[in-house]
Amino acid sequence: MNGDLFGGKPAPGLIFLPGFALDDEAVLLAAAEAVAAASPFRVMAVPGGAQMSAAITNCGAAGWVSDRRGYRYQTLDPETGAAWPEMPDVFRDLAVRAAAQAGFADFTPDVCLMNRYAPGAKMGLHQDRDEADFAAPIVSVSLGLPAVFLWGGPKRTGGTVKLPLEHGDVLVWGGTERLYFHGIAPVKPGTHPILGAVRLNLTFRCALQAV
Ligand code: MD3
Ligand code: FE
Repeated sequence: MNGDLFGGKPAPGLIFLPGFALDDEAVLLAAAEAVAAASPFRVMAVPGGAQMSAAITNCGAAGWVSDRRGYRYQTLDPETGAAWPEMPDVFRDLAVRAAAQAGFADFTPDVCLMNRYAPGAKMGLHQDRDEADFAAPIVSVSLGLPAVFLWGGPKRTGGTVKLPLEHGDVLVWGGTERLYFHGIAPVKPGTHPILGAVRLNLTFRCALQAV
């Protein structure tokens, strides 16, 4: 299965769990709404001064933030001045089960970064390297509108392979692929039966503690 995803290109550090989150969609979406009620989605600036196109929020012991000074994890939400909402149990349980299924038995995420895409929103090619512990995997849960994941390599150049992601799909990234470039193509217009014109992505990280 994993070998087929990328036309036979081996990706040993990537495990695709299609539909893994479907059984929990209702509780996941209710929990996401509760998080966003406490720490609302907001569009952040990036160091060049431009705005990200996805809106983000976080839950857990810290949150990923971006501003003109750079990217970092911080324990307080800069918008509310308060701690980020606690990570809902249904979030953590799902991430831990997905990681275990992918062979990471002791994954204990301390942060969930939530990305909200409207049609047209995208995420340019980047690496995730603000976390303390690159040995831990990242678990990603896709909900709502479908999107095309762009999978690069260890360098920014060299092209990308496209992977369609649908509501309920879960991906676990570990090993060498953990630091590969990746992004999201502009989300196509559409309406999801539950979420409407929204794609929601949850990414679970070990951001603070080195395991
Ligand atoms: C591959 N989010 O938040 S999730 C991000 O769908 C991010 O919103 C995208 O990239 C989204 O940083 C993609 C899949 C993902 C997340 C982290 C990764 C893929 C990854 C880290 C390393 C390699
Ligand atoms: Fe990323």
